[in-house]
Amino acid sequence: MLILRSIFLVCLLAFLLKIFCFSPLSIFPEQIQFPPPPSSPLLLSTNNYLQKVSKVGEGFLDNPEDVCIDKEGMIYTATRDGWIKRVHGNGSVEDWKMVGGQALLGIAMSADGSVLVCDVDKGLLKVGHDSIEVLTSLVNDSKISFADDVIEASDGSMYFSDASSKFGLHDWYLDVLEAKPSGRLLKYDPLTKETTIVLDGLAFANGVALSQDQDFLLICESWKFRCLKHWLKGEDRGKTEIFIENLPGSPDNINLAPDGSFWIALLELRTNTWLDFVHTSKLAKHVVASFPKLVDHISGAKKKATVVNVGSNGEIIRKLDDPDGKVMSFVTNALEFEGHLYLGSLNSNFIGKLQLKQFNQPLEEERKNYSIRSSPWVLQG
Ligand SMILES: [Ca+2]
Ligand SMILES: [Ca+2]
Repeated sequence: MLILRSIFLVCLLAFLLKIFCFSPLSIFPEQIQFPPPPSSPLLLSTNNYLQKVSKVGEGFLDNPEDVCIDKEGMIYTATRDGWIKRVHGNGSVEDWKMVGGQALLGIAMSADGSVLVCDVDKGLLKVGHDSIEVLTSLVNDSKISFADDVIEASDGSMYFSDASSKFGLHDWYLDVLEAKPSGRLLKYDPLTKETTIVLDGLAFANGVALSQDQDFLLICESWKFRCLKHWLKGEDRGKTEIFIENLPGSPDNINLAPDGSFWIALLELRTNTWLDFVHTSKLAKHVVASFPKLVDHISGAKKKATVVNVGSNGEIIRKLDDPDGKVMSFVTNALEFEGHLYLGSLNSNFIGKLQLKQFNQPLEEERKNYSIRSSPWVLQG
């Protein structure tokens, strides 16, 4: 009995030593408690609208995380095999430019017709017909280690996110576990070629979008389930406020819609109570960090897909789901163009294309049943 107990104690000691000595987290990760997920009827109810997508480029697009479209309707996306691919009007997929690596994320059109690309390894790139240029890979002499999404303003400035200054693409979950915000919103000025920090201390800085008048910019903080609004013009210029918080999932990419509202792709990191538990325990954080296979149990990203349409005032207008990931899961991007929504995903080999007209009527009916007051989650009395 004594021998068994000794063996057990030695094993326990070895286990704890492995966790605390070799955990990639700092010794004291933050414990956090989030409010319960929102419970309005719109957000509690699910639908299967995202199961109605048609599949663009199926079989030729390896996890297309982000999508952008030029004025002529040519679709561009960056895939895990290092290509910038484009999809022509007839649906054919062209291997357009080989950038290389496995870490191309957000992309955006530049006014001159080239494509801006966030490369986790190299920084912010500009990809044209004849060239691939690294615009910036440093800020304040330190490496930009997790370029995630980009948008170009009409004055040529490029705003882009650096998701985490501590952890890389394959360790993204460590940023969530450590819970010490280190993401940044950066600005690249093409005239001076300077990169500056606009905001720092962001909780996994992800999608960026400009408002219709370009008077403010939105940036998603994935593991705080919220998006911030940073004023670029007017009397509040330079100020930052919360645009929307307590979202029902982790916001990934965000895009301006033609009517001035925004589409936000939400990753499933909330309804699994494991994450809530893990966030309350430093030991649990070290255990998960030491055994990354556990991450799949606390993340449901590959099990469903959700996108929300949010007005420019921060009110949720509509929500589209694939509740069990039957057709699409891990949707990271939703871009509206000429009456269709184009959906990128880190768990598909196609871009989802959804006609929006078919949903307008039922959604309008649905909206009559509730209204959004000061808080998006308040029910009509
Ligand atoms: Ca984007
Ligand atoms: Ca992203």
